[in-house]
Amino acid sequence: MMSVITTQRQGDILVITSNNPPVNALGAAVRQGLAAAIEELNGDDSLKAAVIRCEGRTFFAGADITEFGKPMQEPGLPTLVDQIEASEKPVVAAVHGTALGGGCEVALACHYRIAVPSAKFGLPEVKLGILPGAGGTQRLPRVAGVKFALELAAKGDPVPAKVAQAAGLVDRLADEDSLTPDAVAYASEIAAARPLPRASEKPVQVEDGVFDAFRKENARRMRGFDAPAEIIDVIEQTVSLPYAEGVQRERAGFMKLIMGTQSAAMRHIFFAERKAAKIDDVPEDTKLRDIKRVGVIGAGTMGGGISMNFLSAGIPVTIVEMQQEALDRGTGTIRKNYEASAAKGRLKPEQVEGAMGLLKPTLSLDDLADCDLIIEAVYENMDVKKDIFGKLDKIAKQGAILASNTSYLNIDEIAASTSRPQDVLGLHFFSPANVMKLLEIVRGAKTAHDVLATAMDVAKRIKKVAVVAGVCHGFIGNRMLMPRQVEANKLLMEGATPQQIDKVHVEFGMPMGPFQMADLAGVDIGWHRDPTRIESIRDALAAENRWGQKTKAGFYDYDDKRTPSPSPRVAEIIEEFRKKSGAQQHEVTDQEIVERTLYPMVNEGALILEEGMAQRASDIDVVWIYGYGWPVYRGGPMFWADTVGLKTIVEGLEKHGFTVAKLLKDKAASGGRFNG
Ligand code: TC6
Repeated sequence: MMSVITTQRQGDILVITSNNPPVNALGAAVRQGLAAAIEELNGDDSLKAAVIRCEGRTFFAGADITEFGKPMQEPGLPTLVDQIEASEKPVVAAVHGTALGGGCEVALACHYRIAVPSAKFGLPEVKLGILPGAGGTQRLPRVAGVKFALELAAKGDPVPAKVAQAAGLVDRLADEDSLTPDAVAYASEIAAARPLPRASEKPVQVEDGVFDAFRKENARRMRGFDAPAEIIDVIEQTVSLPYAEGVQRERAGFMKLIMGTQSAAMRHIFFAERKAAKIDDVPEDTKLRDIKRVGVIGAGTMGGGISMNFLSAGIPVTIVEMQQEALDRGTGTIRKNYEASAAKGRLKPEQVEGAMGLLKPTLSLDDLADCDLIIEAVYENMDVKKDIFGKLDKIAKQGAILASNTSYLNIDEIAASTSRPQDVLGLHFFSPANVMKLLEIVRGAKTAHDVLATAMDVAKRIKKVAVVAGVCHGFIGNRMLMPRQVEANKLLMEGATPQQIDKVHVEFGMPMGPFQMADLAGVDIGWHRDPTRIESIRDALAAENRWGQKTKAGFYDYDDKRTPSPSPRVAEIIEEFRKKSGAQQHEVTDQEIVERTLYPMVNEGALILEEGMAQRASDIDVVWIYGYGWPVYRGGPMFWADTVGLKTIVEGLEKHGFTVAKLLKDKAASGGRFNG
């Protein structure tokens, strides 16, 4: 077998090459090979310096995450990076692709760093719930300053080589296609330089108040997460310490985090997201259909948002509406959204025009004849959808994929209104569709394999995280939302307030609770619009024009800045309904809210699995993380249930009178888990 690390001499320079596809993760064999190569460099008088480079698409993308939780094989990454830095002869890191996590730490341990302009540097460990545990929290502040180190390590977003160069993390930029020769030339140039610049020996410059300012600035995005707080603490507590003491503090923090539930949850989601892209019975080499132009029916909020995904990815879109006014409004909103992004500096003006130039607005369905994928995004009415699909059947070219963006309706019934059900599927986007990462791909009974595989590929092209769901009411996400809403309403009747229920969800880590969500989405959504028919609290609110944030009143009252406050009027309405319902009043505890709103979601998830409506428990977790803002540090509802203990979940459900799904009961009884 070929070694993952090879060495080759170019004159008196040793070129050390890693070839460990797909991302050159720093697994045991790579670490052992690198350690041996550094020994070779120092043991051979004819060698003057070395270059560390990688084959394939990227420089080391980090430690091998699959090794976490297993006994560590020597040398560990911290030992290896110290060995590289301690080399008596200079070592140059030659970086392309992404130098992430341990990969960035290897680069930091090298004495010099050269990179191509397209390379990126980052410490994304925080996104896995851990901290840079191979000297990253110690070397980066010394090389690039405390502020830059905090940005990279506590937020986890990579930066381009030019930004890294400005901060001092990159010494020199290479030509895009001559990295290795440029790196070898650089190594020759600095071969005799002494003393060697060792990051661990540099002093750290600390500006006054930098830590508190950083904590304050980022308090919101870091709420609930253990790792960012620990990373800031580690850097703050060690900036004035010698390197050797600093790494000890770093190690303690790393060990604490890696043993914790948050890190396990976040690593679970890293792999769950990638697993979700695999469709069990569809071979990976399935030939894809060519998607060059997309049609979108409906230029409302959903249709417009869906179109933006394709336009942003450079895929032309034909958008259809029935009335000119609605079409103009829809295209106007798309333009406004792009211009808002440009105003924030996220897009260049020419990118706005580029995207808009790909949009073809029309009033005629016939103009969809040249589209390879057509997505219907009109309102939720089966007859309307069937009518549209019947027409599409006559208009669309052979082999075109016909998709519905329905959130609840039966895809098989929609498909049956065409003569080509094999080409039909659901593509359920989440609102705002240009922002939310999740895409549920709803697989009909007759959907062809290549249609599914193509949909998965399209999802990747438009940067969505896709999950396959079966045909059932609400698919995966909305189906699990329903029992939560039913119980939240019952709890109101029994004595809880909207504020208390929402608070429990927000403290759990959700962006908002069920009533805040209703106010945001619109209390009037799905309302029968008959003000005399008051059958639920929602009817009562809607009849009083309490439609949520948009009318500044819903379950809460809102001021001009949309700040919510409890509503005395809503309290009165709830009280009236309580009396009518005859529900027994009692003091509702926060724990009861968890047991009655979150445990039933797990139960519904188990039913979804039992019925084969999701391929795997981890797919359900992905849906909730990317579609509904379930806190990633809790790993999604099914992973969370594992951490609570399935026996506890079952007992809780039974205590409150729920019928427990067989799968959940069986797993609890056998001590099993949903994940792993
Ligand atoms: C760390 O370094 C800690 C150090 C301290 C130690 C003391 N390990 O994402 P893709 C797999 S923590 C193992 O689809 P892309 C991935 O599962 C680490 N496997 O590709 C997938 O496998 P599959 C810090 C990994 O081109 C395949 O590679 N580093 C790892 O869209 C392709 O991945 C990170 O957090 C890994 N580290 O994106 C970086 N990385 O084909 C994590 C990937 O069997 N990685 N795989 O499904 C990434 O962000 C991205 O993979 C990428 C490439 C940007 C490198």
